[in-house]
Amino acid sequence: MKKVLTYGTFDLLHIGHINLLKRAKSLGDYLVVGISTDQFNEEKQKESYHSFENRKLILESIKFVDEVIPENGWDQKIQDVLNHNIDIFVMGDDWKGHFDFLKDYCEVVYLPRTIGISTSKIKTDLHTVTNG
Ligand code: C2G
Repeated sequence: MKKVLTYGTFDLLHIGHINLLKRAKSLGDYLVVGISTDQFNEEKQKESYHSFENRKLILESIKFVDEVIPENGWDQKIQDVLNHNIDIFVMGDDWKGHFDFLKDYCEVVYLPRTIGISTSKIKTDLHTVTNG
């Protein structure tokens, strides 16, 4: 069984997230997703609309996702790859190069981001609509 791993905040789930998860799953048989905790989001200077618990529940409801684990910080990836016997690590290419150190432990794949959509764009667009 080929196991795939990816990480993210996955707030205000949108087609960019779904495209990434779908493509990541297509590279193997089992997809593990590390979802950023609210505390780690603060470290990433990100404020989620949905709580960790709700973002986790939403991810677990997606057919491409087999397992969701908490992402508490930047330096758990090697241990996660080893603990979960990961074969392929996948991230959107906005992260290209950032996780090449994982190449000693598994295959590293950066997939093209979906253009024109992001959680921050959704927030901005909604703010504009609401406030005219
Ligand atoms: N993504 C994408 N296309 C978009 C938006 C996001 O392919 N239009 C991808 C990102 O590249 C990432 C995943 O969807 O691989 C999740 O995106 P975020 O929730 O924004 O995750 P991020 O804050 O980048 O966290 O340790 C890694 C970090 O936790 C990544």
